[in-house]
Amino acid sequence: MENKIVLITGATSGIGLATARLLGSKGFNIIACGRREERLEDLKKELEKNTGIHTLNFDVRDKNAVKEVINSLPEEWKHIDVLINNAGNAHGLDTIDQANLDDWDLMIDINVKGLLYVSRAIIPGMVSRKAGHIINIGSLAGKETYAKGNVYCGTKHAVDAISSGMRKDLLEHGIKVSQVCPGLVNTEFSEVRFKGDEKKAESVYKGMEPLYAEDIAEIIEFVITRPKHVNIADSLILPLDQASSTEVKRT
Ligand code: NDP
Ligand code: 8X3
Repeated sequence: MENKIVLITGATSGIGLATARLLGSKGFNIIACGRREERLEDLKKELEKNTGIHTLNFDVRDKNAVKEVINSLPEEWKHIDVLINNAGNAHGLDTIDQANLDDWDLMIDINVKGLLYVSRAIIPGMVSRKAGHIINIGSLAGKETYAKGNVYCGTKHAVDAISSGMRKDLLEHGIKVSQVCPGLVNTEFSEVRFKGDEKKAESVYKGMEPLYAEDIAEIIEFVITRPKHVNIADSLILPLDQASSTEVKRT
């Protein structure tokens, strides 16, 4: 895998961070993206001992910034082989009549429009090289819905549809599009959803064993290391203790 370049959005925490670490340890060159610059710098220091790492500090909601940072990549980092569209979060857990409009904007702008902006900036290079692999991080919430999950579930259903549409558009160019859909993973996800309320965040995983970010990183590594003719188009990964969004076995 030496010399392959993987760009990961949301590499400052959770699934993105675990994936950067795992792929870095396997010899992939990593472009790590996120808004928290200090974390990007720490990751750079950690990974540069063993692999190539370049960091990009931008907000996926800012379409001009996205275009600018991707277009300004140094020559040796321009040929992105694998794009992992991972940046995203839930904001709030409220019924449709009471939810905060700013939360809706955040989820739609980050999870859907941000994914599209980054993809649109990177895919033309893949098309011109007739090679590339895009991994979109969807969710169990993109396969079903749960009460109060309205717009978050909507954004992940959008990722599901966009992934399938991308695959059709990119078929003729030899570019793989895969979706990885986790169930409950213990990351900063719930802290963000509940705006720093640790008690509420912890209660999501109470009495059950969730997935860990490293579990999903391993799946992503598997997806991107299949032979050239094999594309794992979609995958749903659940903890043993979860059967659906609403059926979770707790002690
Ligand atoms: P984390 O909160 O731990 O990580 C989210 C990452 O997204 C951070 O690195 C954050 O970086 C980045 N991010 C958020 N907003 C922006 C933004 N506006 N611009 C750029 N980067 C941004 O959560 P997870 O690791 O759990 O989430 C990763 C993905 O996995 C998301 O798409 C989520 O929907 C999905 N997922 C998570 C599940 C879970 O249970 N945890 C289950 C199923 C799917 P920074 O703040 O530095 O910008
Ligand atoms: C994250 C999983 O069930 O909290 O996508 O929505 S869930």
